Amino acid sequence: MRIDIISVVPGLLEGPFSHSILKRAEEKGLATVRVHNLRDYAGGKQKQVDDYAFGGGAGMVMMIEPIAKCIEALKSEREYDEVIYMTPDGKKFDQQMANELSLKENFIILCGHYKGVDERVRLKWITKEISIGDYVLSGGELAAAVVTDAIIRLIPGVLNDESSALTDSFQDGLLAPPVYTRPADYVGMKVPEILMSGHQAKIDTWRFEASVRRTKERRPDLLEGKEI
Ligand code: 6GU
Repeated sequence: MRIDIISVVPGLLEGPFSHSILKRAEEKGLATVRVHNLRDYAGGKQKQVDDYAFGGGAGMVMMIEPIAKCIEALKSEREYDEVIYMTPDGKKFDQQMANELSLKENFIILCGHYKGVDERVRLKWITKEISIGDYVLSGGELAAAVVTDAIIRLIPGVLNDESSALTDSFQDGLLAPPVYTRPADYVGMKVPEILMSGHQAKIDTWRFEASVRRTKERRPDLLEGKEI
């Protein structure tokens, strides 16, 4: 998988991809993330990437030309499955979307800034618009990092214990059950006996029931219209 991220603040994306799981995915050749500075595609001495909105009002708009140059340069190098625009008015990101995107080969992620991009960018190139939730961030970069992390960890071979992504919260529509490790007794706080019984079928049942209980308590919305 290859992900090309277009940003006016590329520095914001330097950290997340050079650590832990994402770094390992790069090293294993399973995922490549490249961050492109939109300003490198801007014309003139000013390297201008934004301008005043037609019709007036507060806030700047990202110009179409630098984005056009950047996207077309990328597209001349390879085929892309999706050109994603990160924006608070996009479709809300969830595990199902992460699962779907993890099956794609290449995509571009354009990070919105200021008042957003010229509408014609959306009409001409964007195939998917994603928001990570109902709150406003200063730019799409942190949201792009969230989406990229959620996708890359699903690529087979990225996680050491492959089955662990399958038992994540949300992967089966339920929250994950509580987990414990040593010591079995911490100042009188005991680990549930069943987990140390070695009886795998009983443990699986306990975990499933704990998942359902936790989901009912914390996220009843996830169970709506579901038979359990
Ligand atoms: Cl994708 N961008 C911005 N700027 N704010 C957001 C967001 C995206 N998703 C939630 N809030």
